Amino acid sequence: IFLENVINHEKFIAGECTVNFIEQHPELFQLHNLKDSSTKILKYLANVKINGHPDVKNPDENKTFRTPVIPLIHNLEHPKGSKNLLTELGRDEFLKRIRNDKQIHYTDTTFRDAHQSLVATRMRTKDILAVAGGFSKDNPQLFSAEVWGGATFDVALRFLHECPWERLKKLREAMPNTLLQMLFRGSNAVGYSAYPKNIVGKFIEESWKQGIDVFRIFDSLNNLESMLPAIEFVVKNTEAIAQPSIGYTGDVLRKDNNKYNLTYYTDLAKRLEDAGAHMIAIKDMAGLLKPQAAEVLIHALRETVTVPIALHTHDTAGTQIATYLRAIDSGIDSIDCALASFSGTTSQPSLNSMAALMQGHERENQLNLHSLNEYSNYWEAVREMYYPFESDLKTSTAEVYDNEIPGGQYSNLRQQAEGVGLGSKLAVIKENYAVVNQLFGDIVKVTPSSKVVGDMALFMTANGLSKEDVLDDTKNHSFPASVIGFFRGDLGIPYGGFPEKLRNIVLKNEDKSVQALAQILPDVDLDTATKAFYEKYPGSTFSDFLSYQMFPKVYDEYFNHKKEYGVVTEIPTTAFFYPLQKHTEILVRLRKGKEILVRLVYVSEPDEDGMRTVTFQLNGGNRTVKVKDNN
Ligand code: 3PY
Ligand code: ZN
Repeated sequence: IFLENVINHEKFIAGECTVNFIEQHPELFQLHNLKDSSTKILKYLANVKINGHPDVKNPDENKTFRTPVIPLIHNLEHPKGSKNLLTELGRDEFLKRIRNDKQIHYTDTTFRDAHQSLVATRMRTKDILAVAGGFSKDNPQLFSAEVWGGATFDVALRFLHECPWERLKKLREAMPNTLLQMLFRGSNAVGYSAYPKNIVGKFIEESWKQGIDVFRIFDSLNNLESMLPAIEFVVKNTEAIAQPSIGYTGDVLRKDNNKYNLTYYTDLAKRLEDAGAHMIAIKDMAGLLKPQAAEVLIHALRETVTVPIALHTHDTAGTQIATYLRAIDSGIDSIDCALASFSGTTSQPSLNSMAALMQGHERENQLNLHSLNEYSNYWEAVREMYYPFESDLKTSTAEVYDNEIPGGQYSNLRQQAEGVGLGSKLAVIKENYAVVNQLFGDIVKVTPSSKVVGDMALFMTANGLSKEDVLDDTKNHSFPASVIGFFRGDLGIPYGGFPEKLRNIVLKNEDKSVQALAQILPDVDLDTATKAFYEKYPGSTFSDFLSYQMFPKVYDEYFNHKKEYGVVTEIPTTAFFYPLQKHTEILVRLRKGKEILVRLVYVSEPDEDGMRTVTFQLNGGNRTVKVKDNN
């Protein structure tokens, strides 16, 4: 087994074993073999069969799923794409080309924002990898594919029991010709609060080494200071593209008393360019940018900065294809779209529709519409498997102009509301969301500031509070922890400052001398911290250490889940989320060249200790697993 562990070790396969290889990898002595791995998988399947998947309440037992059809690949090799061009031209020339190109560029968000915004970020690596290579072979015209960051990191570890770094590494291998892009939350990296500066730097360095080419960096309050360390790090220590973004909120054309007017955006853009930004993105996270506003904003930004400008939006109101067209006519360099079956409503506008609409336009960038449609069909069938995570939004809604809820938060808000028993009050929650925004002084709302607003809206709804109740300082409310943290300055100071009356009410008698948390967090002593980490989690890597830094408790659970159930990423999605039906056969790859064919045969009644015996057929032979019935 030891030898088997050596020859199957990823570093050994990659030819990266040094003289100390065995000493450095104590996990080689862990004598779990293929039999152990398959037992763990059976244990996982048996547990889902008996107790259900914890994330899927009351699955529809009669539901059947179509088998997704993987499109035929037409190009045997990867044709030259944006990644090759960046390498060939170097960063400066490449960016000049993007800024001066007549043709419009596209970022495809299917593997990140689209599923984050439609199915609570649950898309699994297995479903992505089934088509990532073919997609990039037959669609090499993209500027980039957004594949990582945002909530995908947390959700992969927490709910999918997957290593996000493995996903990135495999995507890099599958898509060598396309620029891979991630969403990076400034000093919050891929988490929800600030991390020490050296951890942010190490995270960027590792992400770049593992395959990220474009870092879209933002801060939830558009605070430059929180974005600067990340921008600087990308510029100085990597060959990647630093693409900071400006969160768009409200309406830039609103006449009276508009905090977020044109000067606000152009000033920020100029400061970002001065800080070394290679590109600038307008991050319209709620889909509020109307065509008329886009025209004014993009003209002004193109006059203010010389770097390429990307536009990101969500189609919650169903209006954003119109915005894109006006943006293209106003000189935008690149736009974000998602494959049709993962587009629309709270996700990005459809790449397929955009490609069709642009046919014959003077800025057309010829995409392969037929291929895009085939891949969309694949994703349509796959999306069905994620039905428990869909939001209740079936059509577009112009209500978003009132509540300003970011697309990425929409599908989560329903889950969150249901989690606290407020599932039937979603309409009130959405109204309260707008009330909270005004109470907070009209802030930029995107992760994590949007979560604070959401938490407060849930709190008001749960307690039946009005705006007046909140502002009544004779009432002693126990505000949510995130709201108290916000008013303490955990996310930094919002543009225009805090509303002092509410701040005094929330913080009661606390000292209110605000200091942005990110700036006062001391660096982590890496030698000591990694040593302690490797001791606690044998067999882990430096990437795992960074996962742990982001989410210690989630990483701990991920590690223990893996110890108990093995690597679950290769279980087909239907069997991952739903109880296996009797006599249904699934194929699970344990490692390269080793696959098991599993069939559920029989489930016993519980014994006096509540244990059930689940019998499987595995590659033809019978195997049994005992599972506690928790029902
Ligand atoms: C994230 O931070 O995950 C977002 O998608 C913000 O828009
Ligand atoms: Zn988005």
